[in-house]
Amino acid sequence: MKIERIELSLLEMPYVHYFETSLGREESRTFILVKVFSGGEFGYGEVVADQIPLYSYETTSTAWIVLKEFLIPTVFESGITDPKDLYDRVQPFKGHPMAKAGLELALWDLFAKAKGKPLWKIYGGEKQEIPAGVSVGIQDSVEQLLDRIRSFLDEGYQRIKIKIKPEWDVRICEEVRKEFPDIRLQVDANGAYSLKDRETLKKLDDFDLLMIEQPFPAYDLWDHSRLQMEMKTPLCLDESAVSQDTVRKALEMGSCRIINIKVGRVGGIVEAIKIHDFCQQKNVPVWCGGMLESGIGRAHNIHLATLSNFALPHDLSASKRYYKQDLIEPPIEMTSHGTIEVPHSPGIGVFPKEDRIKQAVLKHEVFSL
Ligand code: OSB
Ligand code: MG
Repeated sequence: MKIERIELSLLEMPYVHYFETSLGREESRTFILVKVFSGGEFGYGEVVADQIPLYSYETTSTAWIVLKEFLIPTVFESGITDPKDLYDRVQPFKGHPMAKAGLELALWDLFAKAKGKPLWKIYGGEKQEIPAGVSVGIQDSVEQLLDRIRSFLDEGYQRIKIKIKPEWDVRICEEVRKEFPDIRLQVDANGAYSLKDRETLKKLDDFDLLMIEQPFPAYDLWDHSRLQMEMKTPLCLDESAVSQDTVRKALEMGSCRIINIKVGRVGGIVEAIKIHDFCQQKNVPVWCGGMLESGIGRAHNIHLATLSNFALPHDLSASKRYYKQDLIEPPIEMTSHGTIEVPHSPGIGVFPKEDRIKQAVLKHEVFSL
């Protein structure tokens, strides 16, 4: 699998509805597509870094530079034949996991296509359908939030995640639970709190939540462990869970009882599967997080979520929940029983539409061997 050419495209796509978290509100998503070519075949990956460094320090600009100056030359110089080799080769470069993951994903798609197999078979996944969940942002009013939740439930989503932040937390959970007493519900703070808020956070134990995702900042494993000791609701780490080694420490410290796996945050599929396998050994369930990906990144997530320890509903929703027109055909859809079917065609198993990619492109660059 000699890589002959790599193309980067910077895209912008408007959301069907703004997405607001404790980090801020966004109306569209800017991200990078990586396309790798070998022997007449191609593979696609998505770099989930945002335009602004709010979720993590990476941005579309830093990822572009790191890909161009370090990661892409590494592929050409070392003659990568297997995506796992890329993982080893880029280890010496510190950080920039989203840039690394986007390139690794493109290689996995190509690698699986060359073998004529869907990615889930290459990863050793088992599930044929995965439970769909939806992440609902902070809204302008409680009524609007309840309306949005109601319409997602009507569509069949198996669980609802709501974003919380100080002043949009206990009261909101109360209102949601009053309206929907029996649904599977969880909350995500994107690191908006500190241990000073422990009394507020402890009140969330009253709402039978599946979990509380990332109450404290990414670096703060210790304070997560202090809070988990005092709460019955499981904490789940997203931003903090950057590698298998960090996850081991988090579990040893008791910082959480559930792990959210995002390929971009951990630097690729190899690391994501290490975390999955480690958590399985420790009897800790994982689920697949999302970064509002296009159908390309989302298809990659679906294949990963077929592994056996992905045991809770995911942030994996239908294409139309995010974008009016997705980049792939057919779009990702949800079955009537709230699941997403795993594609069976080779590689990511979905078909990117080049004309739609062109429509959304802001910048494009080609690199050759
Ligand atoms: O914290 O899980 C998060 C989106 C962007 C950045 C961070 C997060 C999210 C989501 C959306 O919650 C999940 C999805 O893609 O559906
Ligand atoms: Mg999260």
